[in-house]
Amino acid sequence: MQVIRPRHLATVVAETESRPEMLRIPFSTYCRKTEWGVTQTGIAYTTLDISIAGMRNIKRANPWERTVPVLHVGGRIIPGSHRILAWADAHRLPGAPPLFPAENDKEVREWETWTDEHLGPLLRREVYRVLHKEVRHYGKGPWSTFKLWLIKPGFRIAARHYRATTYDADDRAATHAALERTVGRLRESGTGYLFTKHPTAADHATAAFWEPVVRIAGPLGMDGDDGWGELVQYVRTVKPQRTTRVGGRKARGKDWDRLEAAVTATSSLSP
Ligand SMILES: N[C@@H](CCC(=O)N[C@@H](CS)C(=O)NCC(=O)O)C(=O)O
Repeated sequence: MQVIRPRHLATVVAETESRPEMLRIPFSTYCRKTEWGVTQTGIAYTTLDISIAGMRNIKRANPWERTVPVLHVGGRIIPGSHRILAWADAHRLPGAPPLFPAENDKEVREWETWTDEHLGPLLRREVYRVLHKEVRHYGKGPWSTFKLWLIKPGFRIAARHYRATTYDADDRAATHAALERTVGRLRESGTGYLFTKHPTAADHATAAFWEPVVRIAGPLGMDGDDGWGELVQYVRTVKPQRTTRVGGRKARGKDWDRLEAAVTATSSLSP
């Protein structure tokens, strides 16, 4: 069997029934988790991008959870990062390492649930809290300082929306504990990944949620913590060099009508 390493998957792209379209906020950590996971499966996708200001429309494409990511494929809607990864795993390219390997299925799912419910919201609050005060920490990579400065009011809105301005003290302790838990699991596994010899859905979630925190380790006082260096290295290893995204643009009025029609055509949600 041909073994395809995750880092090279972007060059080998599977054809699916119709090209999946992902509704996303490009810098949303849940969307990045999903894109990294879909990339591992080799499935090519396009994106419809929305800004923080466009968030009010999300309910038209995802009335169930009112969040992104949302996948539009085969005329129906798959809402939520976990469901999208489960769908992608079921359609993965032959040879692509599974996101939910049969032998670790239970552990991977439990860990992913912990990240989706606890780690993601926690770290998002930490990031928005720093970001709405000090944009300069993010002046690297996909977000230029100037662009960030322009959308700074959006970060204030997001910080309030996610209650990032209130739970400071509790969050700090929880973030240190989450680092301990993540690094503890990595040490126990000893493979460089959480559960097996390749990244799973648990790794994509964990690494994508930690990624923006790497930039603010200083202000959070985490860079001296035991295991911090290991975590930074882990995030670098899991993050794909490029994704299987083959196109994308901003979402327009007609897109929302299309997505709404697909919602109506979606009879049931996968578990
Ligand atoms: N359980 C959802 C959570 C996704 C989520 O929280 N997405 C955020 C962006 S990072 C969102 O859409 N927020 C819109 C809102 O809260 O109004 C998943 O796993 O996809």
